[in-house]
Amino acid sequence: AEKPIARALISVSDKTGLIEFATALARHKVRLLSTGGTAKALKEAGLAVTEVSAHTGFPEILDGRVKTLHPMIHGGILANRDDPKHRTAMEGHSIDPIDMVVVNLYPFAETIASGADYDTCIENIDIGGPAMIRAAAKNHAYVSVVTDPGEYESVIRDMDEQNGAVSPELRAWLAREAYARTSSYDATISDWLARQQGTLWPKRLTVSGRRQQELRYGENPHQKAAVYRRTPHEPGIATAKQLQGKDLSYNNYNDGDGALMAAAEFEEPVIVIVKHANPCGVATGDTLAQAWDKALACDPVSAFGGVVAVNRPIDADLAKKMTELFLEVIIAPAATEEAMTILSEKKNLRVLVTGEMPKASSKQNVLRTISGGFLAQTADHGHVTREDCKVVTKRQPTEAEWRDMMFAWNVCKHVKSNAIVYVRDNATVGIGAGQMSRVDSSRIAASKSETQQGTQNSVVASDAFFPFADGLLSAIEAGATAAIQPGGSMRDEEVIKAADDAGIAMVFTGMRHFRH
Ligand code: 93A
Repeated sequence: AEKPIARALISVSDKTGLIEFATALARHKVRLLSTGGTAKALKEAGLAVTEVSAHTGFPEILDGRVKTLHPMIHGGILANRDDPKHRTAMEGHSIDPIDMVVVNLYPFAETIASGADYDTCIENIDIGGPAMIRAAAKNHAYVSVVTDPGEYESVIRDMDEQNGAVSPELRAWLAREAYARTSSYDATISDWLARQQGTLWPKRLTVSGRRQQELRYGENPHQKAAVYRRTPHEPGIATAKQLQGKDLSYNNYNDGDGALMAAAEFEEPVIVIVKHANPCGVATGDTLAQAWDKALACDPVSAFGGVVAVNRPIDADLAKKMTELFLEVIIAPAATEEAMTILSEKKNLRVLVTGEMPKASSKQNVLRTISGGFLAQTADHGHVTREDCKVVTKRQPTEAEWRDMMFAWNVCKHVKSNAIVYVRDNATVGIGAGQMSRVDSSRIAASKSETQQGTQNSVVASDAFFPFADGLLSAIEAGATAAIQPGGSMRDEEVIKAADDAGIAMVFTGMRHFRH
């Protein structure tokens, strides 16, 4: 049988569940060793504990920077209990074995998130903790390493079942979690230092996150998937709270992110309906309920089974309207109680609240795996104002055209290339996405609309320049009276002439919004 745990070293910053756990260890006759703050908490709870400094005969020095970095501690953790040479060394130096290490680290991520100054952040880099965690994990043949209060329960259950011992399987599992923990801890520090130094692309990039959930499957049922969050503090789809509905799928998360980040682009109350990662209806209004009708009218066929994001708390008026359509997911910063009562009629409908809207400008670097590596780029934070745009036609845009062009441009950024977006009265009336040719996107956007309310007297946005006049001509044919596009084609003159001949207004943004 496995040997029962005789001595545990507990040194934790997060003292959640500490007393219950230590009490259970004491019940199993485990002797407790602890650092200053942890020992104090244990003593206050009436538990018998030896201070690490008493155990080593060496005080905590340098404001606690050196507390557990001592051969009495690391020898006790690292010794191979079955190696006679190790045993002799242990006896010769009076080193007692330590069978369990319970450590969680100085809260570095929380400290940087709190906006603390540089020196405070540096002081919150834990050295002794990771050293013990890594030592214990290496020696998991003999030692259990517990790095998260979430693990306390299963460790105690295991000890209860095995007369105070921890099973080899659990020890191996704990070791794996431990190395993931220290590596992600260091990744956070290196990432922070790189940011402090204005380094965008350090030589080594480590992505770290915490699993939120395993998903039923990936994009397709034969793929496996999970969702991770970077930190609990970052508002977004990965950290959103689910108030009701079925479990979220991989596609729900992906579409939900597209919808949420598009909604984050707008100041006014906005509705964004997304299908297959592309918006199929976007509208602003004085209220969300008012915006809903306009957003839905753009493409009600595609909106069926869609994912919706809004940038204001869901109220009862909007909730009523949304229950009239089959939707997969709704994402909002919050929802009123009344709205939730209405939405609860739709049992499967997932409702997610993010607390606050993520800032469009706060989106983190974009990573994408490619064969043999990955690509990294800064997120598309590009934003143009009216003042940045250059009118290139004889005709100036009207006030209404300006407003709708800026709206269309904001939507365009969130549509897969080649993106063509028609807008009228602060609402999309036709969206063409993901085509290999811009003319096709132009035609598809207009044709989708034909059966609905038409693209007559709309404005059109194109995510990249029209390489030839044909794309613009097809938009003019569809009824666009003004166009917004980056400009910069070799044939700009030909395109401008086509606009002038048709009497439409056109502006160049000087910025492109490819999205692939
Ligand atoms: O400053 S340290 O890097 N030096 C150490 O030797 C050391 N040993 C444990 N930090 C160290 N710790 C950390 O102290 C643990 O990882 C834990 O987070 C914290 C617990 O301190 P206290 O028991 O005094 O609250």
